[in-house]
Parts: sequence; structure tokens; C-alpha cells
Amino acid sequence: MKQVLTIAGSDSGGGAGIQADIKTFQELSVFGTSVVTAVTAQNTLGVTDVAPVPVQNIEKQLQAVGEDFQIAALKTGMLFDAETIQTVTAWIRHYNWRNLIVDPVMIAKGGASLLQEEAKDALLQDLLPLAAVVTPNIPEAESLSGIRIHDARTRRNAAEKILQSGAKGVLIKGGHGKNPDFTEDFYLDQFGGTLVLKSPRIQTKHTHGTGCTFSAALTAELAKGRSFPDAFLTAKQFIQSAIEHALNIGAGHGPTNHGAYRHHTQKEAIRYVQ
Ligand code: PXL
Repeated sequence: MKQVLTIAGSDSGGGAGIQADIKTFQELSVFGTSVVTAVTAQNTLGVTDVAPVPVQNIEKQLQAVGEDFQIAALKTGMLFDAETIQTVTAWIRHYNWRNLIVDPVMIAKGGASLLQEEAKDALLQDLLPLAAVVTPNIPEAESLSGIRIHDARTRRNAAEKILQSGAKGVLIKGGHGKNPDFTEDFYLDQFGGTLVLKSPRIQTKHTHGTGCTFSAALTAELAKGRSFPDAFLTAKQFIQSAIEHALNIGAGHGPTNHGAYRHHTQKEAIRYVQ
């Protein structure tokens, strides 16, 4: 079985972070390992505490995984501060891990900061040069690029700016877009190749952990050797099903249904457009 790694924060509420990643890995038949960078106290109503894990312990976790597993693909989620980003980068280089998906987690739904402001530079300068794909949502893409996104042209400009970091590809997710009927996920690679995935928008407040889940699904599919367009499509179908068949858990922004993709054989109406 292919082995994958998530380097991310813990969500006690089970919908995002490490917990979402491991559930997604399991659903897509890869073996998930994890390095925990921070521990959040949260539920569907919000984050009440964030405790960073000491960087010496993060290093030990990375070494424990690196010394024993064959990591076919990995993702990063919440990294919290610059020192953590630099440490994680150094060990990814050390083990020569490929197929790195960087989900540039910055702010939780309720507004809690999951990445210190000054750590953005470390993300751009240290980690992104190693990334196969970086997967910002629209606000994160605006923050990383310094460009406001309001149409297809500014979205492409922002993607081009982010690729100047050295990442091989950037995938700007459309969930925060304005169109009430559909969303568009836009991918640009370092050679100027583009992919646009269009899907019906689902009206729901239960979207906690969608970014984590999507990037974990992409990681799992790339680990299995799928081509990028196939992996992207499967990851999108996985998250679309998970949102569509949400579980109504908790009183606030609930988690998605990580088991939905497996249980609901009818795959959602998602297609490439150009
Ligand atoms: O969805 C972003 C995210 C990532 N990682 C952790 C989180 C959240 C959002 O709350 O808690 C640990």
C-alpha cells in the first residue's frame, strides 16, 4: 500500500486538519502517517485555543516517519510559524520527498489565525520552491500574490505571481467565488498549461475542513501514480460528494462527510472546461 504523510495541525472537532487528512487517506486506500505541528481546541462553533508543538518534537516526528516509511506523496496544512516552516522544509529536502502538496492554511472559518503573518514569507521563500502543487483558496491566493481576484484575468495573474515562488503548479480553488450556481477551480502549471474544473455550487454552511480534505485526496491520488488531471478530478469528486452528503454534526459550521465518495456511487457533475 502506498504510504503518504500529512504535516498539519490537529482539529479536536475531527473535521479539518490531521483528522480530515487521515480519514481521507483511508477512504482512498493509502496508508496515512502524520506529523502534528500544532494542537487546536475547537468544535464546529470555533477555535478556542492553539498550542504549537515544540519544534524539536516536530523534528523527531519527521525523522521517525522518514527513517521507516516510503513516502510516495505528502501534504502540508497548518504550519503556524516561520520556524516550523523552515524545519519542515529542511527535512523534506533531507528525505528528498516528492509529490509535495502545500495547502497554504492561513485563517480558520471563524477568523482564528493558523499562520502567523510573518510566516508568509517563509512559506513563499522556503517551502513553495519544493511544491508540486500549492492549493490556495481565493483569499489565500490574494494574500500570497498581493493581487485582488475578481475575474478570470486577475485569477490568472495571481496564479502566475504565486508560481514565481518556484512551485511547479498552483490550484486556486473556487469555493469563495461569487457565482451562486457553480464554482471553478483553476490550475496553472509552470509551463503555462491550464485546467479549469467546473462544478455545481452546493448551498450549505457545512464546509469545515474542505480545503484539508481536498488536498489530502489529491495527495492520495498522486501517491497512487495517477496523472495530475485524473488526481485533480477525483479529489474534486471526493470533496463534492463530501459536501453534498454532509452529516449535520454540531451546531455551527459542520464537517463534511469523508465517507460519501465511497458510499455514493453516482459521481457528481464535474467537468473540465476551457
Ligand atoms: O481548514 C483549515 C484548517 C487546517 N488545519 C486545522 C484547522 C483548520 C480550520 O479550522 O483547525 C488544524
